[in-house]
Formats: sequence, structure tokens, C-alpha cells
Amino acid sequence: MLKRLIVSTAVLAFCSLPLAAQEMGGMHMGKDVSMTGQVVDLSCFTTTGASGPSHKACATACAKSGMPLAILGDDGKIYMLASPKPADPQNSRLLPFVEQKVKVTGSVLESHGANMITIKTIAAAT
Ligand SMILES: [Cu+2]
Repeated sequence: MLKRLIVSTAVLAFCSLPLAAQEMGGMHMGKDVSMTGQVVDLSCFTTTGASGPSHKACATACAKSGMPLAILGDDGKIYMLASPKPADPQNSRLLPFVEQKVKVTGSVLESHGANMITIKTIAAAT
């Protein structure tokens, strides 16, 4: 009986480890990635399909007026920017690369249907 209790306690502890690691204090940790994609103006791209060099001026104006930029990953998914820190806007990190290809490292997670990326490094992709 005691042996069985010890085994089931160990199994429980093992099973709850990944959860504990993922949800530290309610924070969801993503998985580390290195990916390439194109910086898009989320609103124009999703509503009108506008993207590419001819849309750079519009995307820049949109971003400067507060519209979010995002990354259209080479996997076809749109990644919106996230930061676990409060009051830590990320749009400005994409602004120099509007409508260009970028290579980013960071962590991604899917939450409520949204793909979110916390960027560690970003550079123009060739
Ligand atoms: Cu636009």
C-alpha cells in the first residue's frame, strides 16, 4: 500500500512538472524558435491583402499611428508580438524592417487562437 502511494505520488509529481515549467506564476512560456518571415502591417494585410515593397509607405504610416506590425512566417502563420513585461511595446522593433524579410529568434506560443512571438533578436534576412 505504501509502495503504491509512493509510486503514484512520483507519477503525479512527474506529470505536473511540464505544467509547472510552462506556467510560472501564471505566465505562459513559449518554445524557442529561429524563423524567417515578412514584416506586415497586420490590419492592411489581413483586410486587404496589401503587402510588399509597394505597401511600405502605408505600412510605415499605419505603424506610426499605432497599428500593430506582425510577422508573416514562412510557415504561413501570422505572429503577433508579445512581451511578458508590462508596458513594453514591441512594434518599434519591426519598424526598421517594414515589408521586408527578417530572421528572428525568440519564443513563440499559441494562445486562444493567436500566434504570439517574443523576439530576442531580429535582423534583415537575405
Ligand atoms: Cu497599411
